[in-house]
Amino acid sequence: MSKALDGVRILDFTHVQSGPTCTQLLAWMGADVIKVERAGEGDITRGQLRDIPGVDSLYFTMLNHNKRSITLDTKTQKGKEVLETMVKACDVLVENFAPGALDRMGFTWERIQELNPRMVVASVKGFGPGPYEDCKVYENVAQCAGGAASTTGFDDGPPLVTGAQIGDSGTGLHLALGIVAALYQRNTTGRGQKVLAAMQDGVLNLCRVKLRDQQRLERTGVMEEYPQYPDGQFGDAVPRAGNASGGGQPGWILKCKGWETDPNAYIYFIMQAPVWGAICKVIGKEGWITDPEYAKPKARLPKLMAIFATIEEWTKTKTKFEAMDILNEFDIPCGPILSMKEIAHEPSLRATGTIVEVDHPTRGKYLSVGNPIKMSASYTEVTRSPLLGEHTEEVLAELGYSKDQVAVLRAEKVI
Ligand code: CAO
Repeated sequence: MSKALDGVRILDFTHVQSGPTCTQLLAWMGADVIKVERAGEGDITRGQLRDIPGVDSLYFTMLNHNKRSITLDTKTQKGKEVLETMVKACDVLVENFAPGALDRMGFTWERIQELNPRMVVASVKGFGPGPYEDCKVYENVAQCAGGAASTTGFDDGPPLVTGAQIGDSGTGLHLALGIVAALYQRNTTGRGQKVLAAMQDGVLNLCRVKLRDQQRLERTGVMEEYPQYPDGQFGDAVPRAGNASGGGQPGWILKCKGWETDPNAYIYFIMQAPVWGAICKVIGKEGWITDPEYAKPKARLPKLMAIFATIEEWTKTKTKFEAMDILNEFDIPCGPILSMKEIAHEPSLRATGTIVEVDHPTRGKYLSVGNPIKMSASYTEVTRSPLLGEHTEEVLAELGYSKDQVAVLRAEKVI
């Protein structure tokens, strides 16, 4: 079966997490992704958070599937020449160096256009143009600067970062879409373009409901679905909403049977208005169906926490999976709090390829997250990440380098 991005060749100059997630997605969709790394160390994540001495870390392997790896010192003259050859031969260059690093290497946008006017140059940076444009940025900085941390956590606690890597992997996703769109536009213009995804912007895009709430708060001074209503205080900025739902249907996390010893014996419960009657029946509160104090969503808003506490008395008598089964029968939206252990062993995720087992020559078998995007005519087969420089000779031969030329590059430590 063919793949969506067959024929697209990508010069992958990415490292750490944000850039590699982007190019991994493109590789899964069929692009030939050639990762350029420094000889010796390579992508710094190869050696970070190692669980097996001397073996590429899971951090690296899980972000670099389906790629090829070439080592190249792009600060040497000969290394720059190889990079120039690659720029001419590739459709896309993706990078997430600190601001200015590519320019300092001599590969400005103008120079790249001279070498290959069809090339798409895609970058992740921490910030877009503005006061912080020159800053180096990691995941949690982006979460803080993009509005996620100030709006996550509980009212009486400090700002919190989330476990979902919305700054890195989230921005990688944004960049991948920009690249595919630029390639599509190239079909009509014949020219490449620059694509920038700033991590602050990517996080803010994922937090857009909170900017919605900021404006609601400024207009009305209160947000009735927030836990601060009716007894707490609202300030002039969107507060932390605990586990309140970000949408129009109130929700909260409730304890389930076993919560005393299992940190994940909880369920997310949504008090969706159309199934209010069913909720009342399930928890044995039929009287609330017609009681004017409870019957309508507006009447329930001032006592959401008390209602959730009553529902919790019921959920505490069921395991999260028993509660799921019962609630789903009545179309009541809910979701179990799944641990990573439970997710890793979930057969349906294995069956769809969302969790995959990958074999690696030095690590052996490990689990990874496969392609979350399923396409009916572009099947994803997850293959292992490359060893450092595993494809250097192969790629150089494809670029027209003879064995003798490769030997010289190796002797001079360019590759
Ligand atoms: N050969 C020779 N030199 C190379 C090279 C190669 N193959 N690959 C990279 N380099 C050089 C770069 O040219 C740069 O050199 P100069 O600083 O002299 O110009 C140098 O390596 C280091 O690059 P860097 O500054 O990007 O790396 P860092 O570890 O200091 O910073 C990070 C890492 C992530 C903070 C920074 O790259 C960054 O802010 N990137 C943009 C935002 C981003 O993607 N953040 C998410 C990272 S995942 O949490």
